[in-house]
Amino acid sequence: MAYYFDEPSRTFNEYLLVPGYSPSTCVPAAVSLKTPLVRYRKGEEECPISLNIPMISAIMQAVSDDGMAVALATEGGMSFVYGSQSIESQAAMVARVKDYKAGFVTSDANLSPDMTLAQVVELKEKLGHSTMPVTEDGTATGKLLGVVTERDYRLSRMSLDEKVADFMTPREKLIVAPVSTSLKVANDIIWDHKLNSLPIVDENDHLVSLVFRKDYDSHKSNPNEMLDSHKRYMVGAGINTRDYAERIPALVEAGVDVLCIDSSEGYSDWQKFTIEWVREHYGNTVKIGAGNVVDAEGFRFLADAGADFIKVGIGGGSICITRETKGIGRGQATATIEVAAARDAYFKETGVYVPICSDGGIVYDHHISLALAMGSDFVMLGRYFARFDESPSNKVMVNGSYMKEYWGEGSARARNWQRYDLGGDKKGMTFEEGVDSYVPYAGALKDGVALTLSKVRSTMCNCGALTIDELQDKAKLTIVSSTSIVEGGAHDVLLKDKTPYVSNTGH
Ligand code: RVP
Repeated sequence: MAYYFDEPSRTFNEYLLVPGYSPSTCVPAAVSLKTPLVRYRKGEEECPISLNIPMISAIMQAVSDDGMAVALATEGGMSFVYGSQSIESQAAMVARVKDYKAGFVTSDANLSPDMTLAQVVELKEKLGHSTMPVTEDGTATGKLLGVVTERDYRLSRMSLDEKVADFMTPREKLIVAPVSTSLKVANDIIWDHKLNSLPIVDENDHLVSLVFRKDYDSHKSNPNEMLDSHKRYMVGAGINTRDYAERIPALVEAGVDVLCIDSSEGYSDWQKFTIEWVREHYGNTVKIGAGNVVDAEGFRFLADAGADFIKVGIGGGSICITRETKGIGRGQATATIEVAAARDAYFKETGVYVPICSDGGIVYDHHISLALAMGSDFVMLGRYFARFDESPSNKVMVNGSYMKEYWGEGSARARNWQRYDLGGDKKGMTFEEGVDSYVPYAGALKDGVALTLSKVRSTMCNCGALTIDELQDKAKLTIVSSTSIVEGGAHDVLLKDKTPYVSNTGH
């Protein structure tokens, strides 16, 4: 006979935190958001890898490439570079993160001398960069011919047909530095010559990278950076349960720090086989997360299989239509609560703590606090990160507002690489499980994450918690009625500002 769960399947919106006692020592500046990423014997040893903030970016084409990985690692979180691409290009992305010298930027807005002012303006709108190097062939590694900044053109006075070669600051007027230059020396040159950027060139005068004044500044002020023992940024990568025997060695070779099996449904032999393969070939030196699951049984299965962390959530993603198309899934709050209880029971029984990650359905910033309070050790976010400059997707103007494109891994757009694996032949799987969409553009990741986490810290203090562990211990959660939700917003007043309320998360 079919099994019926007693509790309805609930979402984050159906819960609130009831504040607890806050001692005077409980202030946001004293809160630590450090949280374990992989399994460990809690109480007996240090977790081998901890995140400095409880946020990881989703394994998605529209979210996690090397640019996102660097930006998020700078803030203390981690990206999982999407696996729905060739092994070579995914490994190259991982390698770029590991090779990234903080402060030295590979330019992604490059011009050739025969491009027009119109194209410069278009590129600037699209990527948001105001400094663009000009190279012979228009690539990031071509022979350097000049640089275009906003100071080189005036839209009101110039024709849009004008060629880059005619208004760029030419090579002979540029101050450049050789590849051997350290960040400290590059910064000295920038200050001495009052520059905004410094091109780094090789012995043939080919462009290698750019150093920006602002990057150096920010580098100094990122105490949370996720760095490995060689002071390189840490990065994760998504894998599937089909080509792991080829993909994993390439990712390991590229220097990946953590892997994660990317699947909408993780309670399967395919995931177990994949983890077993990793243990057989790498022992415990390669860390691997698994998922997604939505109940205690699924958690137990993957924990027993040896997963280093377990992701929770089916069908809650903003672009996900799995529940509609397949009728599977569970409310994200209920799933998180049940899996967290299973995680705690597993710890009690075995002494091994397997971190869990609530994945999908985080809409408001306070949903992060709720997910953590419900027992999640960290959260995975797709839509949230897709909105920032650093996501790989296009920034476009829609109805007068800037938007970023955001599409599901199960959408027609992404599914050439078919994430929704059943471990076998894909032929015949023609339905989509995700949509292609726009999300409101939200500027720089650094600013967005800072605002979000300031809210999380503040909420934690309201609950009398200085750590995530303490929050999970002390949190008092209440289910809200639909009428109390109305009470929670502005109500029974006439708003002076008619613009709908827009939170940091774009809602
Ligand atoms: P969200 O943060 O709500 O945008 O959700 C992101 C999550 O949605 C991903 O981490 C993944 O688990 C899930 N996803 C990704 N693609 C799809 C799909 O096409 N259905 N779902």
